[in-house]
Amino acid sequence: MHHDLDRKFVPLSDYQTYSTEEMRDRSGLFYELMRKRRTVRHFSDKPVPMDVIAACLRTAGTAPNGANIQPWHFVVVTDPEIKHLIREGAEKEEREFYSRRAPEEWLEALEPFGTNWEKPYLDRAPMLIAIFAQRFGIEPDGTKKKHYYVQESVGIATGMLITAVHYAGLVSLTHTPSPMDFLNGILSRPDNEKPFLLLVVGYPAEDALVPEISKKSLDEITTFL
Ligand code: IYR
Repeated sequence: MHHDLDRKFVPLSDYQTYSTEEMRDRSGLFYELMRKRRTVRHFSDKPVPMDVIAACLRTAGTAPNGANIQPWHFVVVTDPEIKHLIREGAEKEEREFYSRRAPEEWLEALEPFGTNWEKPYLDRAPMLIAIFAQRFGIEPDGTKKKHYYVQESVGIATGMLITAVHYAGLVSLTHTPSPMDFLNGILSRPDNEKPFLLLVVGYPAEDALVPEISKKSLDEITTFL
């Protein structure tokens, strides 16, 4: 029998209240922190502390997600040989993308970012985090288990990872070679997992440049009713 009494609930004991004044400070400070995040393509080769990354990944693992199935898997790559295999796989697809697959309109949209098929940061950056979405689960007896809102869930976890990495003082690049199925082979991930994004993580190069772009204003992105 399943009724409410069978389910286990605990008090929301970790909830913290703040005064309105404190909330104003906190939300404002957090915005000031987050508006300074930039996607970086020029990396230093300085290694990143693994315990810092572990904490950021734990943060990602707290993300809200469909039915708490947590349909994600993160593969952390620092081995130069594996990074190089990933670079070769990505550049093979990107060469095709920039020279054939991408319509003119898409290439024009990318113009401000100065991107091309070459991905030297996949060798140079100290860490690549390959994020996989588990499209469905596999029960111990081999049957498929339905997963819910997988894209939303993994997207939220990835956003939290990017936020944690920034808060820790590192930079990242959301890289999406397309298609990126080659990552399953290189990283030995099963077929029920689909590569979601390749997050390049490290310190910026000393002479790092970023495109001069701006974000939409609050008015442009919001309607208050
Ligand atoms: N995946 C390609 C192209 C690319 C696409 C978009 I949309 C971007 O915002 C940036 C790049 C690449 O990584 O170069």
